[in-house]
Amino acid sequence: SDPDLVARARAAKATLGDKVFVLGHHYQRDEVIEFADVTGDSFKLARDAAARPDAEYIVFCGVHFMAESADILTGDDQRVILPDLAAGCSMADMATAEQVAECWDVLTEAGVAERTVPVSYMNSSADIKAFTGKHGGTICTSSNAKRALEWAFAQREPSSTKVLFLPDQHLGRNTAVRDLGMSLDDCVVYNPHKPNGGLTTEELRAAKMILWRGHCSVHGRFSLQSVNDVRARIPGVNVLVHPECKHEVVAAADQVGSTEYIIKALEAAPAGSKWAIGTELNLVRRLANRFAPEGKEIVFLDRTVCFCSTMNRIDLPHLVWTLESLVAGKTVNRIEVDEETAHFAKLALERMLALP
Ligand code: CIZ
Ligand code: SF4
Repeated sequence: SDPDLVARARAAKATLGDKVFVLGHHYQRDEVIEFADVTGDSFKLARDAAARPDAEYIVFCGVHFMAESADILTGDDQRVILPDLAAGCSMADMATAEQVAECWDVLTEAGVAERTVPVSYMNSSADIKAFTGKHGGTICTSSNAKRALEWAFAQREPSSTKVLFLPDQHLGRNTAVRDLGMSLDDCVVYNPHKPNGGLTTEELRAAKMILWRGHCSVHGRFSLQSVNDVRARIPGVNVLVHPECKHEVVAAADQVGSTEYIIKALEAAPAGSKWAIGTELNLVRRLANRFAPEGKEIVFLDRTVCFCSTMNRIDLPHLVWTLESLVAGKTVNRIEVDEETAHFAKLALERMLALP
């Protein structure tokens, strides 16, 4: 990266000192990760920010919903900043507050709402988290989705409880089938673009899992063909994928796990082992470089899949602009969740923190 920008980022960060805390999501570019005080997945980063109440500015190098969660979990006097306001998440955008309210009306009319517990993936807007909190549900991450579903099914009469899973249909389906032993037929998909979600009342009444029709535009692109091709190309390869991948991909993989799980699995892998990883490319490249000296061969599961384009919007020029603005006393790009939304979203996040 541009040496002048690197020097400016260093100087601005040094001037700000402990007043600024820079969080770097695992999917960020190397040039940004270089300036991160901590790295992690969205949940770990929100908790890390909350553990630094002395930091006046939390610069969140990640996407919008992550900065919202950090704002909800940090103190009122801490300012959370997203270096590029256009860094959204296509999955989170697939479930709006209006659509989800309409879905709840459909469930109410079908007579199933009172038996339904919402479980929302961390990758959702603060509005969706607040909806979840208001209706007695919890948030989950890809590390605790199993425990979140088990908790949800224990909240009502066990034989008739349903879960409305938002917004990632793949994580919901994969967790229900792989971890809770449900069948694919226990799951239906609610399509917000169709009347009644495209479902009949009978289908809604029979389903155990009502999956929102959302997906990740990166992880959703890995295919069964990706897995078959890499096995043919690299004999003995271990295929390890994120649970945001499609069910058929997860079913064909050797191991499935969250970002933190993937990192730990590669740390523990023996020298000489070969791995094909199905998650975001910035992270896979960094892990491949990190473990190459230890004799671990790590490749990207499908060479036609690209970076997360919104994650990549945060680059060194945006980080430098952000830090230099703070040095000049200008708080730019602050992400602030309104009080009522934050209250109910926090309720849902706290239920997750209390999961057994
Ligand atoms: O796919 C993502 O964006 C993930 C796994 C985010 C996160 O850190 O929870
Ligand atoms: Fe959203 Fe997928 Fe990008 Fe994560 S990788 S921020 S879920 S689009």
